[in-house]
Amino acid sequence: MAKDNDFTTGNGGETHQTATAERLTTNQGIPVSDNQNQLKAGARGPVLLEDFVLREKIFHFDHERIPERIVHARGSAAHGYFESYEDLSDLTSADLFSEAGKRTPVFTRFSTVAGGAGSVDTPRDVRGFAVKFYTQDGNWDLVGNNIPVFFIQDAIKFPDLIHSVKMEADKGYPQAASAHDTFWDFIGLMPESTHMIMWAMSDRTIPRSLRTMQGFGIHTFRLVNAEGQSTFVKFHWKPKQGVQSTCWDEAVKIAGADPDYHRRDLFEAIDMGDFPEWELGIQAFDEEFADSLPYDVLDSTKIIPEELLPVRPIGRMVLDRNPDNFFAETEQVAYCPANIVPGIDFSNDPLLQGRLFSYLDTQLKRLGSTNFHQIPINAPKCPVMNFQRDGHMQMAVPKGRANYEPNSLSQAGEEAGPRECPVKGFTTHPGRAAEQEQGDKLRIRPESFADHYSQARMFFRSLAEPEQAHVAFALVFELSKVGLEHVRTRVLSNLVNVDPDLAARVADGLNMPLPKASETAAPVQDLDLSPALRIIEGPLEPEDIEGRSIAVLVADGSDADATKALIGAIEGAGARAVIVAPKIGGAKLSDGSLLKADAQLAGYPSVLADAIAVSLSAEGTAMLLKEAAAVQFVMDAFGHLKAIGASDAAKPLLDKAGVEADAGVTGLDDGFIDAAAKRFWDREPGVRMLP
Ligand code: HDE
Repeated sequence: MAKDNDFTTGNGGETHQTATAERLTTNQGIPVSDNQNQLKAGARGPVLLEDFVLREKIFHFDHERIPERIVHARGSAAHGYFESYEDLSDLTSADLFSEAGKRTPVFTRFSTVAGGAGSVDTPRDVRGFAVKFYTQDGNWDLVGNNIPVFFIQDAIKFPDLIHSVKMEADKGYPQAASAHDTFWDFIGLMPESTHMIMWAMSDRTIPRSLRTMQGFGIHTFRLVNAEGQSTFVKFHWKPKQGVQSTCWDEAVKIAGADPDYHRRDLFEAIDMGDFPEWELGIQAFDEEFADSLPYDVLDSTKIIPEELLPVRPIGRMVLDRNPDNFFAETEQVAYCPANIVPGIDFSNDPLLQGRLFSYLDTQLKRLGSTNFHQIPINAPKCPVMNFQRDGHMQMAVPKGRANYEPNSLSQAGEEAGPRECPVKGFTTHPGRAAEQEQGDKLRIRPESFADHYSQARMFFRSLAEPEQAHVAFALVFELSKVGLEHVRTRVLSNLVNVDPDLAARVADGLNMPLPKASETAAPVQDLDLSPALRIIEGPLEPEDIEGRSIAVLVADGSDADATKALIGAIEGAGARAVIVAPKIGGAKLSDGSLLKADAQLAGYPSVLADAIAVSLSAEGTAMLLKEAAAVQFVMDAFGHLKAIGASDAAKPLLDKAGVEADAGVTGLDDGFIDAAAKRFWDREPGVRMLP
């Protein structure tokens, strides 16, 4: 039927009559003439079943979602490379560490643990830090977290742990939050989780950016050299950007202002060419060293302090390319700790051993086919040759009839397929002599796993004072959301074993009596402290503003010279000046020029910036005194302990926001750039009641 007016085609865009490369087709390659109207019997008649264009399009759409990950559903990822610093062949035959300067492509995904795929980026939560190395000997997946210990010692407890932290089964809430009854009930009954709880309640779980997090492989692994000699190893990622966290109140407000805050930050940094970088380091040790420790290196609730065994840098990872497609890459990437390459091997850590089964199984459920390794983001970048065949969504088209091994088809001149490689192929390290003895079959935990509190105490006591206060604050916050009083009491009893003063502070914050210490399976020891564990005054505290966002609040009449000089200074220091104005079109400065805004004030609260500068004239200040968003902008920056640089004329706005003079409150040019690199912890007791 002829189309009698423009509106029947509904497509105001371009059409392609001839160019086959650009034409719209069905999945069968059939050119589509009209993508706007269903096939109907008459202009106002019923839709016809024969409309294969419609049916295919809707059918595909209906199946677009796949099951989200049961944990770590919310994630953001990027491509990049790993570059080895040196030849490590004395320790390992792994191809990626074989020479200085050798580059191996990587795909790295960061995630929260508890929330669903659509949850916010800044809850208090552990972060996943998963790296897929596409080595020439196959894929190696180092699937770690931003915390070096874990909640449990044995994989069999994992489903219970995760059930307890996810939204409560009857209510369907809270989403992405550990502050509820079931989580703390499980934790109180699981003393081995205490060390991890100290980390989880510390500032580590409210990171400022994915770029400012450390990463850890957690378990003890093995490196194995060409002679078959093995060395135990723990893996560490240290961000070149430094480690930085937020205040809790700030993290909560970011969740509302920008639920995608971390995803956006990573994407924009890479997009602007500011490539985040981490150094990979190892703690390598032998069996004798392992035996000398007062805890078991197979126990994932323990660390080896850096003061005892320094971290040796062995390479760097640079993330320099955003994914082209979120679903195809970030969603479909399938990490498996069992993906290991010759030169690296597992240890007997019972948590790691359980993971070796779980991830392969979960990928089949999530991606729907045993051929998930053929999806481009999962496919190794070296040849894959074996006799595995068929299955759902098979993409390979093998030739010939050799689909078994051994075969002698080559003797008849036929293609025989690949053969095993005993010398260069992956061989499992036999383990230490004691491990080779077959023991009785037992469901038992070794005595060496019994001390659940000494390292929790060491961690807490190693923190800087403000960080200790934040741990106490977080515990009070979380336990205040727990309705079951006996659960709060049990957690308090466990905390007494960590540090009686901490327990007393938390009990006071809850206004509850301090119970006596819970029974312990092993005596609690006072281990040497490890200042390397601190963020504040720690070895990775950032020293400058490189890579950060500094908000500059302007309005009509702002001083042109001062504002432009400030922007130049911020950018000169390698940071991003985000111009915030009452209107997105910008502000007319004192010299009549228009300064375009990057963000409108209502859409860019100061929680999104690392520091703020308020460059206002007297008139601009008078106007913004009547704008709650402007007052809140300054008040929050002060409350979140950030640097505030302000013009003299902006003083009434600072006064209204309750800003009091301190080292973090400066003019626009006297020391603001230096101040912007810091948080002013001394200010905190004046703005927040800390337990
Ligand atoms: Fe995971 N974990 N996990 N986990 N994990 C998953 O695999 C599991 C554990 C970690 O960005 C799942 O693909 C068990 C420790 C990260 O895609 C699942 C146990 C550590 C990611 C799974 C653990 C992690 C996962 C869900 C107890 C830090 C996200 C979806 C033995 C070293 C990877 C998936 C990504 C994901 C199981 C414990 C880190 C179900 C059974 C310890 C970073 O297979």
